[in-house]
Amino acid sequence: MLTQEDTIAAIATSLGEASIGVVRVSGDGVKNVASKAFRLRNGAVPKWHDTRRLYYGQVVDPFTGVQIDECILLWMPGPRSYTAEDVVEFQVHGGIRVVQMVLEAVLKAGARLAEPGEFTKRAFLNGRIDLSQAEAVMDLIRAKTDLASRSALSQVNGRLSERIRALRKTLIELQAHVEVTIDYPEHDVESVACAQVVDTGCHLLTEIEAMIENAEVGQILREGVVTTIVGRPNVGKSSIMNALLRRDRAIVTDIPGTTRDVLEEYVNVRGIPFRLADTAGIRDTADVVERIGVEKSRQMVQSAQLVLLVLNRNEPLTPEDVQLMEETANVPRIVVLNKIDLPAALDISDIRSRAGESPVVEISAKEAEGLAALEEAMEKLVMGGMADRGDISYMTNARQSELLRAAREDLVAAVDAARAGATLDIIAVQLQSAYAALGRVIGEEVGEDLLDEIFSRFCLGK
Ligand SMILES: Nc1nc2c(ncn2[C@@H]2O[C@H](COP(=O)(O)OP(=O)(O)OP(=O)(O)O)[C@@H](O)[C@H]2O)c(=O)[nH]1
Ligand SMILES: [Mg+2]
Repeated sequence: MLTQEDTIAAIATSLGEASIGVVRVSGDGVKNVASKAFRLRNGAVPKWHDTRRLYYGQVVDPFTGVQIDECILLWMPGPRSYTAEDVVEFQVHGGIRVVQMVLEAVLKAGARLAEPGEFTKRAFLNGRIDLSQAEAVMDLIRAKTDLASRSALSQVNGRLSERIRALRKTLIELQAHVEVTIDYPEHDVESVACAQVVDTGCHLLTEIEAMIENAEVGQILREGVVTTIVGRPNVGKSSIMNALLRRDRAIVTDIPGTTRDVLEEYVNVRGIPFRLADTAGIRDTADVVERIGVEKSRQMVQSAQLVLLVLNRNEPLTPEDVQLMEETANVPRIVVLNKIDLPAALDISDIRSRAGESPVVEISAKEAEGLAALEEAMEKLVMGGMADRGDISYMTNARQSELLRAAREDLVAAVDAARAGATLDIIAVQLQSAYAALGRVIGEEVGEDLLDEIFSRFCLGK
């Protein structure tokens, strides 16, 4: 049984050779643990002042007293620390073995190994941050672009929490108004209250709606836009992947059927992460391995959020090209005419009319020409499909948007009831339910199971 009274420890930096490594320890017993595993240069134990300090000394084995490494010890007494508990961080040489030995010394001195996310969980349980801020910490660590990390950071700083709290404040005032009116059942007072519920309710719904739509932005910033590059063999799909990545990741040859398996890489296009998949060129083939690759390519098209359909502008349109145009017609798509450094054999106006709504861009992957136009089209297609594209100061996740939807449902019911002139106690119950759903976004009244699930997705030492 894990308890919050335990003093927990973990390696906070990633395992690998680095200039420093950090072992973090948190809990009531931190002074005790550190007094056994750390010595100042003169052999004494630090005085543990009640303000933050930095000590230089040695990590020692608590049983034998043998030195393990030199160390800078950061002392952060609670509540002014990450977890709001007493915290020390051992900064030592970043060798894989050294850092592990320091952790072992700390465990020997009485700490227990932290669970993934347990430091952040404590920060939440101790009320230093709310649940939406805690979730954003991991988003920040995993962010793949500047835009994603800025968005996660402002959520760590409480942007989503502020919005939720403001909604809850309005909601509780409305509810108080309704509840007072229940006690004075004169008809006109009641209808004034109903009008207020409709008015304020609609205003709240607009806000909540915007936050639900933000979940799409959140998902994209968090996971990246799932993008598949498709086309016939040899049209230059792998070359386009390499051009967007600005490095030679995929094998490029003039032999049709070079790419046989799906190759995935993240690429940062104007701040938006795209999860690019280069696929095997689609054609009928007798080669067993290639056929499996072609099958995979078709599946990737089905699961893509964006398709880059590549045609070779240097060759006339083939029946396969036409078929691919039709197969991808219902997916958000950009038609990419590649090899514009060679003479044109395709009629662009014909392609445009076949492409329908899809943008058509002309590039040369080989000469890195037209890449900016392709990137602009990619950004536009993703951002243009988002309602609230201006606000990336938070990113709603699936858990949060589910709760927002529940709150929306309650509010719609309350507004409908108020319009229909229903009795106020029914309306009060619906408002209460919306209030509770919004509370769970920031972690009020959420169960232990859910917390465990959320924090188990964190990395060790965070
Ligand atoms: N001239 C010219 N050649 C290109 C261009 N892009 C790609 N190529 C050439 O076209 C050939 C095929 O390129 P790849 O990128 O391997 O094509 P692919 O679509 O991935 O082919 P498969 O993996 O076989 O399906 C190579 O010889 C490339 O150098 C371009 O913009 N201009
Ligand atoms: Mg290829």
